[in-house]
Amino acid sequence: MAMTIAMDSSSSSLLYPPPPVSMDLHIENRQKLLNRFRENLISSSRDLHGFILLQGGEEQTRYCTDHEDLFRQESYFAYLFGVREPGFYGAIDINTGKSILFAPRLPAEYAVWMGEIKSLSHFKETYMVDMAYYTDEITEVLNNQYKGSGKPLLFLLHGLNTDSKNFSKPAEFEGIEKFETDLKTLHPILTECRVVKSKLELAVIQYANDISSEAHIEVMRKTKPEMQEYQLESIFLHHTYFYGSCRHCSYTCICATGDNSSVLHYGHAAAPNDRTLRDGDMALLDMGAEFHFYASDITCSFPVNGKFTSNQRLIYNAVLDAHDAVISSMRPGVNWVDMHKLAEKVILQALKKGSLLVGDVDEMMVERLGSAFMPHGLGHLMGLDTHDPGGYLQGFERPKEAGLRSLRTSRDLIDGMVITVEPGCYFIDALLVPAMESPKTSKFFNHEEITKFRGFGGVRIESDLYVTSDGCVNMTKVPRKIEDVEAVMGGASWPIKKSKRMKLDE
Ligand SMILES: [Mn+2]
Repeated sequence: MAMTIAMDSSSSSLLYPPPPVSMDLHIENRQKLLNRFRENLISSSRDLHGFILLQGGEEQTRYCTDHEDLFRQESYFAYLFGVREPGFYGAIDINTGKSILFAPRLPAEYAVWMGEIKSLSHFKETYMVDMAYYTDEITEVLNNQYKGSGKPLLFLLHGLNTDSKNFSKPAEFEGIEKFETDLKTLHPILTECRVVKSKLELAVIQYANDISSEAHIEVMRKTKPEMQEYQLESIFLHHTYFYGSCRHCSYTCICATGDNSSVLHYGHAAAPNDRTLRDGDMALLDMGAEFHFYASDITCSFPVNGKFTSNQRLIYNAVLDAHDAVISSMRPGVNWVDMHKLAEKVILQALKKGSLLVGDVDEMMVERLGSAFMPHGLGHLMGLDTHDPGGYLQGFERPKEAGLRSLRTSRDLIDGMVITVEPGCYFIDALLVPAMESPKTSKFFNHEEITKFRGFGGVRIESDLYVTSDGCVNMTKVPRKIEDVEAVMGGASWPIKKSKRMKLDE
C-alpha cells in the first residue's frame, strides 16, 4: 500500500487524478508518537497506561448563516489520523498501541441532504485504525479499554503555537469529568514528531511542490502587462486544482506587482490582488497549493513584461545569491539564525556593489541594516501547516534584534526537517526613511541611488528545502536564473531541454 506519487519529468503536466495517499503515512505518524510517548513516560517513571486523545476540527458556518465554509481538518488531528471529515475524535491506547476513531452519529436527514451515512466499518477500513465507535460512546469505550488502576488518564493536546500565539484546544466531551487529564505531556512530544518528516510525508510535500511549481511556470508564461493581479492568482488556482486536485491552498495567494511587491502580506481582503500590471513592473507571486493536508510555499519574482531591467537584475540577483548561498550552506547542525545573517550579508554586499550602499558590510551587520531591506525571517518550518509548529523549543527565547526577532525558528537544522528559504529585498518607505535618517545608519546609504528605487517594490525568492544527512534538497522546481526566467517567459519549455539536436529530414 506504499504510496507512489511521482512526477514524469518528461511531460509538461502531472498525471491526474493523482494516486490516493496511503494511510500508512498516518499509521507511521501514530507509531512514531507512541514510541516517543512511551519513552517519555518510562524516563519519568510513569505508568504506561492511559490514552492520547485528540478532538478533530468542527464545521464552521459563516456568521449567523447556514453557509458552511469548506472544512479543512485540524493539523495535529490530520497528522495522526488523516481524517478529512469534521466532528471526529481519535485516541491511541498507550498500553496496547491500538488506535480508535470516534465518528459523529449523523441524523437520518443527513442522507437526504448530504449523501450516504457511512458505517463505522467504513471509517475503520478507510483510515486503517484498530477500532471505530461513535463520539457519544467515548466515555464507555475508553473506560472499558482501560487496564490501569483508578480513573483512566487522558493525555490531551494543549500548547502554544509560537507563530500565531494561539493555543491548541484540548478535547472536550460529555463525561470527561470521569477521567484524569494531563495537559502538559502531549503537545511538546507531538510537535517534535511533526518537525522531522518521514519518507511518505516528503512524497506528499514533493507532490504539492511539483504541482505548484508547474502552476507558477504556467503563470509566468501567461503574464503580460495590462492584466490584473487576480488573473495571475486565478491561473495558479486553476492549474493546481484542475491538474493536481488541490482543493485548498496552503495560504492566501500573494500576487503583488509594482510597489505592492513590498507589502509582505499583500493579497488579503483589504488589498485583494486587484491592481493592473504595468509594463516595467516586477511581480512577486507567493502561492502554494496544499495536497492531502500538506503544504507547499513558493515565491517567484519576475518582470511582468518578461525582460529584466538593470535595476531589476541588481535586486533580483542579490536575492538569488542569498537564496543559493544559504542552500549551499544548509546541513544538520547549522543554526538558522546564522543562515539568516548569511542571507542579509549577501544582500548587503550586492547593494554595496550596486552603489546603493557605501561603507563596511560588517559594520552594517552590527547595526542590523539588513532588516531595513529584509524585515521578515529567512524561512520557516513547513509541513501540514505553512508555518509548521516546533520553531521554538519550550523555554527557548526569540532573538530580540531587528530582523532576527521575526524569525519563526532559531533552531539548528536536523536531518528530515522541511524548511523554506525565502530571502527578500524590499524598498519599504516605513523602514527605509527612518534608517536613512538615523545617525547610526544614515552614512551607509547612497541617498541619490536609493531614491531611484523608491516605488520599486521588492523581490522575494522562496523554495522549500528538506535537510538531508549531508546537505539539503530543493523540492521546488521553477526557473531561478535570470536567463532561465526570461527564456520560460518567452515560451521555452521547462526544464529547458538540453538534448542533442535531432537529425531531421534535410
Ligand atoms: Mn513562506
